[in-house]
Amino acid sequence: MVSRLILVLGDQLTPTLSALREAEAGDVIVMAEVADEAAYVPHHPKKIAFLFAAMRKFAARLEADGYRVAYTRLDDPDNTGSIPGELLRRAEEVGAREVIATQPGEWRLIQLLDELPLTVRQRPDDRFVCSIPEFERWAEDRKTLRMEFFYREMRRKTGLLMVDGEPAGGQWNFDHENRKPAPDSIDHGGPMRFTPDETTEEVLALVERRFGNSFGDLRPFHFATDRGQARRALAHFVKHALPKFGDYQDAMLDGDRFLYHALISFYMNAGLLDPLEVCRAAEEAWHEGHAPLNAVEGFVRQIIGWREFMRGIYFLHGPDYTSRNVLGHDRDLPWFYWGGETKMRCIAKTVEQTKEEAYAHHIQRLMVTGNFALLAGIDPWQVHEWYLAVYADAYEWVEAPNVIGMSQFADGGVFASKPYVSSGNYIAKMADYCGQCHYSVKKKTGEGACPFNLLFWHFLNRHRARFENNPRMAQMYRTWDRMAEDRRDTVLAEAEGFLARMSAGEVV
Ligand code: FAD
Ligand code: DLZ
Ligand code: SF4
Repeated sequence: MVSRLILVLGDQLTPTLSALREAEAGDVIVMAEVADEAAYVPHHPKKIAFLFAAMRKFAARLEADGYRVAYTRLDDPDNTGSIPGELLRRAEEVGAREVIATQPGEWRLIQLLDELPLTVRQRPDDRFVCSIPEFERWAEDRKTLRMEFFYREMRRKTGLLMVDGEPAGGQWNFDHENRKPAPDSIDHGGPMRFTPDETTEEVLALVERRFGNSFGDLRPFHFATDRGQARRALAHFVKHALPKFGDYQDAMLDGDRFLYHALISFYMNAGLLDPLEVCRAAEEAWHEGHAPLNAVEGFVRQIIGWREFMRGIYFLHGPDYTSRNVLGHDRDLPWFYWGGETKMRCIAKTVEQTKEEAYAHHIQRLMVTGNFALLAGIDPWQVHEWYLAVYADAYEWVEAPNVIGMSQFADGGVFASKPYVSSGNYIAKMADYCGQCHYSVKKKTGEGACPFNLLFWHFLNRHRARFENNPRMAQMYRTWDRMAEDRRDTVLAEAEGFLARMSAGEVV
């Protein structure tokens, strides 16, 4: 019998993967650590180590289950350095002509597989609640794509938090009870940490050798690297943090990097946890009276709402989505995103945490680093590459719509009704960074004025033609117009001065 190859990518570590479900006796599972995937953006060393360790452990488990696995390690002398290269090499080795794959989460790889001189069958990735055709049907003929309406469909479809066909508690969304400013301290010990096992230590040594100079600290390393550990991390979150997830979802604390967040996106995105099992665990905590509805609904919405919606948007808009730049932003990403010095404490703390943890929570990504890049007019492609590289949960299907769409408005508002921009006020309200900052968030102009305050008006002014008729932004333009003309001139001149100093490499 002629063998076929079954491809399992680094973010497809799920025993019930569509490609694996088709495996028959004699088929060869191909898994490969390759330079092309590890280096096409300078991934954070923790992200590479997490994936390689999880891949090795997953391959060992497949072998134990009786599969024939051809696993390539990064330092194997015969490693061709790319997924297509490894498939061709293995095809020749075993005399295979056919490859079964689960569709990758990135157009780049989908196209590379399509171009292979082998018969490649790409099966749908059905580890999501909503399939791509289903999302396309939902989006068809809608003038605007709003997550909230999509989310309600997903609630109905899954039955999550539904009682007799109606949303639990009589409302779809409890956000009015959420989003409190930062608490003084956190009443639990933070996320679960795992001591690296032998496989993980071996990978850490490899990653240290090969990627030790990249942005990001490899050690200490405490990610879960298999499904059992990931399930423990989930249980830990449900027990300790979920009850207050809603309340402090948008808060930021100088002294606490994780607050009440779950830290499970890496595990879901790599396939170690299933999104529905995660939501059911949260729902059960509500049934048991352990977590309130506002927390559980908010959490479930992030997963069957935002996560699924973002994937739908990515595949709906095709391979060119990542190069969109409707605002014409072209400034280079400042060096302080890669760890260079900055006097803006909110940015310095978020980047420091990103470097050490390969993690920042949603509001840090959106309202600190994302907001600043948008206000400062940074080239969205560079912003996209940065986010794809530095976060351990970043894969293009989820990262690109969050960055190009939600955060940088570079797609012109495919699903966001207005750009997420704010002055320093928002950060001052939701975080405690400002107290220790070189700048003063209360100062709108002059020496020591918070740069977010200056750039906010600069952004609105330079994009007036596009946004002034947006009803959600009209009030901001009215405020701007009410300012005395000489004050407006001062704000714009100081913002220009700041941008010029930043682009010249001065510490700002
Ligand atoms: P929690 O805050 O505890 O939320 C629970 C889960 O909800 C997450 O694990 C995640 O799976 C899901 N979720 C929440 N918000 C979103 C969202 N906007 N899109 C998709 N899923 C969401 N998430 C990624 O998984 N990968 C990315 O590359 C990524 N890039 C982002 C870039 C920007 C600019 C922004 C604003 C957000 C990005 N997000 C991304 C979404 C979000 O920031 C992360 O999912 C979240 O911070 C992960 O941490 P957590 O598991 O502690 O999440
Ligand atoms: C992110 C990543 C990295 C760093 N390395 C590998 C790898 O060596 N082998 C592999 O199969 N997958 C890797 N990945 C994940 C892929 O980049 C991912 O499958 C695509 O980006 C599609 O989501
Ligand atoms: Fe950030 Fe401005 Fe606050 Fe400083 S004052 S931490 S720059 S928002």
